[in-house]
Amino acid sequence: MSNDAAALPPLEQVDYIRAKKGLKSWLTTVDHKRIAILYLIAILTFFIVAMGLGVLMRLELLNPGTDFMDGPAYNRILTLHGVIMTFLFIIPSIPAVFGNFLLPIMIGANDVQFPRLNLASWYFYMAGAVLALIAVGLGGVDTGWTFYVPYSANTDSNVLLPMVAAFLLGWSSILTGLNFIATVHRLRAPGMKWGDMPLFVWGLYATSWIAVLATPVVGITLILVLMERFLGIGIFNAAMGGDPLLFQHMFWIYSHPAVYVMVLPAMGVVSEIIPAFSRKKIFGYWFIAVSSMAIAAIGSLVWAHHMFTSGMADEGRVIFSFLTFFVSVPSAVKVFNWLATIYKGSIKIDPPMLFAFGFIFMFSIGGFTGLMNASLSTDIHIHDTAFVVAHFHYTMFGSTGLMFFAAMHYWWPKMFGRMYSFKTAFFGFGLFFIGFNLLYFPLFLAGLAGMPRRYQDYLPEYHGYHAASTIGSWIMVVGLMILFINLIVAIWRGKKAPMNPWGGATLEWQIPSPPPTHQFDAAPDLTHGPYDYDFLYEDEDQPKETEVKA
Ligand SMILES: [Cu+2]
Repeated sequence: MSNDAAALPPLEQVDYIRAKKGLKSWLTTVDHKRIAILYLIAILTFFIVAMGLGVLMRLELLNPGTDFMDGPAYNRILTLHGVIMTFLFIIPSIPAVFGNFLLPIMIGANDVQFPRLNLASWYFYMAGAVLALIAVGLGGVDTGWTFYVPYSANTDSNVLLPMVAAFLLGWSSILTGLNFIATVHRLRAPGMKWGDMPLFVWGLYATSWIAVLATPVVGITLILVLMERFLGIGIFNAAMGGDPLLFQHMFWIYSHPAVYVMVLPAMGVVSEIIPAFSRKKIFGYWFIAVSSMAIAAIGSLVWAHHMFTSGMADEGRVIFSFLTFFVSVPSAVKVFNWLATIYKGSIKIDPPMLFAFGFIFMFSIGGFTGLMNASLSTDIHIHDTAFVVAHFHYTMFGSTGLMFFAAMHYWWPKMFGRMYSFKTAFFGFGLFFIGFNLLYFPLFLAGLAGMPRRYQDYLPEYHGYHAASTIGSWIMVVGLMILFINLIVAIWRGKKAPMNPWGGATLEWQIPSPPPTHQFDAAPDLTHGPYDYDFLYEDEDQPKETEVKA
C-alpha cells in the first residue's frame, strides 16, 4: 500500500463535500447533507429568478399607465412570480435545505430513514421546476398562483404544464414529509426522548404532518380542473352542474395549512438561534413544542377566511373568523416564549441573532394585520386589495424568507466549514430590512385606501405609495445580493470555522465543520439537553470544543 494511501484519513472521516468527486457523485448521492446542498442551489436560484420578476412588476408600477408591460404580460409575470415563490421557494425552503441537513444530525442519526426516497424527492422537485420553466417558454400562464376557476378552466394560456408542475412539487413535499416523520420516530439516538429533541425538529415534525395530510388535497384539486378543462366533466363549472366555490374550498384546505408548512420551520429556526445567542435555556420548551402541533392542527380548520367575500353563509364566516383568531394563540405563545428567553439573557448580536430580531418585528406586523384580515368587518373592505399583498409578504417573505436567510447565516459555518464577514452581513441585513419595509408597508396604506391587488395600473392618488414601494424594492434587492455574495465568497475565502462558532448546545455543534459523511460512528452521548449551555462555559469565555465521544 503506497504511503499516500496510508496517510489518507478513512473515507467516512473526510468531510461530506470532499468525500467523493464529480457531478455524478452529487446527482446520485443518498447523503442527506449533499441532498440539502442540491436543494440549496436550486432553491436559491429560483428565488433570485422570482425576485427578478418581482422587481420587474414594481418597475412597471413605478408610474401610473403602461411603461413596458401591458395587462396580459403583467398577469403572466405576476403568476410566474407567485408560482415560483410559493411552490419552488418558500414551501420547500427551510425543510428541504436545513431540515435535510440538520434533522438527522440533531437527533444523533447518520441519515434520514429512506435515503433513496430522499434523493427521489429532489428529482420530483427538479421535474416540477423544469416543467414550470417549459411552461414559461410556451408563453406562461395568466391565472395567478391560485389557479382560480372558472378562469383557469377557460383561459387560452397554458395551464396544463404549470398544474402538473405544482402536482410534482407537491409529491416532493409529501415524500420529504414522510421521510422526516419516519426519521423522528425511528432514528433518534438511544436515550433521546421526545423532550430532548431540539425545537427545530418539532417544527419540522409538525410541518411534515401537514405536508403529508394536506398536500394531496391540492393535487386532487388541480387534477379535477384539468379533467373539467380537457375531458369536459362538470366539477367546478356551474353551467355543467359544478360549483366554483368548491374549488376555493379545496384549494384553501391545502393552501392555508401550507402557510404553516412555510412558517413552522422558520419558527423552529428562531427557537434555535435565540437561546444560543442569549446563552439561556429556552423558556417554556414544552409550550413551544406543543404549540407547533397546535398550529398544525388548528391551522387546518381556518381555510375559508380566504372566502369571506365569496357569498358563503354568515354562520360559516363567523366560525372561520373565530378559528382564525384562535390559531393566532399558539403563535403568540411562541413569540412570548422567545421574548422571555431573551429577557435577562447575555445577548450576543451576531448576524443570525439580528435576523431573529428582524423576524420578531416582521412576524408581529404580519400577525397583527392577519387579525385585521380575520375580522369580518375589516376583511370585507380589504379583501383582494394591496393590504393583503403586504400582509402575506410580511408573513411569508418577511418571516419565513427572512428565517431562511437567517438559517443560512447560522449554519453556513457548519455546512461549508467557513466563517463569513460579519460586517458585510450586518450591512446587507440593514439594507434588506429598510428596503423590505419601504417596499411593503406603503402597500398596507394603499390597500386601506382601496388599491386593488393584481392590477397593472392605478389611479394617480396611489402614485406616492407605489413610487416608495418600488424604490424600496431596489434597496432590498441590493441588500439581498450583498448577503448572498458574502456567503458564497466565504466558501472559498472565509476563515476556517471552528466546530462550535456560536456556542450552541445541539448536536450539530459537536461534530466537525463541515461534518464527515458519517457524522456519528457511535451513538452520541446525550449528557445535556439541546439548550443547556452551562457545560460549554464552565469558567471560560469561549465555548470549548466538545468532540462527540466515540
Ligand atoms: Cu389563510
